[in-house]
Amino acid sequence: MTAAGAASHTVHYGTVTDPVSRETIDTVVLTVFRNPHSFTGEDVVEISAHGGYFVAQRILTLLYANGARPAAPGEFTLRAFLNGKLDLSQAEAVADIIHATTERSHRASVDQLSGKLSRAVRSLRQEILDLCSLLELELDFSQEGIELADKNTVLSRLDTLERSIRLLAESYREGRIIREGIKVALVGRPNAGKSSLLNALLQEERAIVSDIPGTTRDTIEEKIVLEGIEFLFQDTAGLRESSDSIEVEGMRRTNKAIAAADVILFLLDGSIPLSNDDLEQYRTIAAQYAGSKTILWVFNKQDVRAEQGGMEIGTDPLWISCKSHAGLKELKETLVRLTIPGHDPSASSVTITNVRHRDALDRARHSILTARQAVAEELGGDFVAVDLHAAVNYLGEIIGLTTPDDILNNIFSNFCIGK
Ligand SMILES: Nc1nc2c(ncn2[C@@H]2O[C@H](COP(=O)(O)OP(=O)(O)OP(=O)(O)O)[C@@H](O)[C@H]2O)c(=O)[nH]1
Ligand SMILES: [Mg+2]
Repeated sequence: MTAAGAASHTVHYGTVTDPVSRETIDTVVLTVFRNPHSFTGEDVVEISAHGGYFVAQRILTLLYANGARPAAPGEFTLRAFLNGKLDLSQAEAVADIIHATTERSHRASVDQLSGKLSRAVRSLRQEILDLCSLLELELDFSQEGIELADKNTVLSRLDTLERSIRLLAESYREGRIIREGIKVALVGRPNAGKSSLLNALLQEERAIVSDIPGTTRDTIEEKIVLEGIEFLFQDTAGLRESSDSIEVEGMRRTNKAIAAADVILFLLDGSIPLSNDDLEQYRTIAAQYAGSKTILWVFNKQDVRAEQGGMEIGTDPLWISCKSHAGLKELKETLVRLTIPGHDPSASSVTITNVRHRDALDRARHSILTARQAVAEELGGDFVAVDLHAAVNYLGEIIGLTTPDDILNNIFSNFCIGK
């Protein structure tokens, strides 16, 4: 069959036939897109076969024999980018949509694909360019002593720009959570019930639970989604003195999980009075991470609760029971309250989820600050212009106007094949 000469957006039914043996390989449907009205902006024909590995391979082999070649990872999106159908941040959003695992990460990538971030970046870029033109115009007239831009006005425009760029860069703190989720390390002494808590949260018997202290040797990671955000719970080996080499390795992994976590859920066995060891462990972790991570202190085994008098545990600790599931709802609510960004995800503000964008914004912001200093010190318009042009270029990297080739290649090579 042939679709040569077919109009754009038309669908054609036919058969794929081996030209040598004249054997029918499959009945298929061809969809024709004419440039520029396709995803890549080029002429595109899509072949829909019945599926199955064998048939697809036969059709592909035939196409390769006739001059086609398989697409490289991300090649379709790269072509769409090169042909101006998408800018770079939108192209990156295509990969994010495919990898989205929660409602919020999906929404953030759809927003980015729709050009929400691009528009914000373009408008910041334009404001800097406008300021540049003004300063450059002034340079031209400087001999004649004409002042077009009053120093304070320029400073205040730079301050506004700096603030907008900073706010956008800061949204990454939230964006990273949306994209990557929140890592929660379940930590505590052997037998506290860490594995039981993982199982209770998952509602399945994922980790081995036993009354033998030191049951968990390796870290186990499982996800649950709360309020549209992924929480990655890591069950770890209980912390204690041990001479067993496997257990020691397990504890090394526990410490690694603690270092990588956003939240340390310190679980205590509430069926026995809190020991000095528990306090010691808690203090060690708190001393190291109190500023950088959320630390939650939770008592387990409420069903067989022992009196916990005379200890320094600060605010009301949470009590749960992995056996009766008491307190689990409150525990989840606490996790959500402490970690999920408060603001309404449907709000119109832009959230960046990509570390590359955050870095470019940081660089742009520093250039604006340097420019501001040059203005404040009256160093002269050309100094200011250099920094402002640098800021324009850094912002351009986000949308692909000034992105170095190696970075472009890296972005697209991380795409899936066929996208
Ligand atoms: N009564 C009661 N027993 C519990 C509760 N949670 C856990 N247990 C018991 O406590 C024991 C230890 O539980 P695990 O979940 O294996 O404890 P762990 O903290 O993972 O221990 P390690 O892997 O050895 O570090 C098991 O016998 C559980 O059945 C609870 O809420 N109530
Ligand atoms: Mg365990």
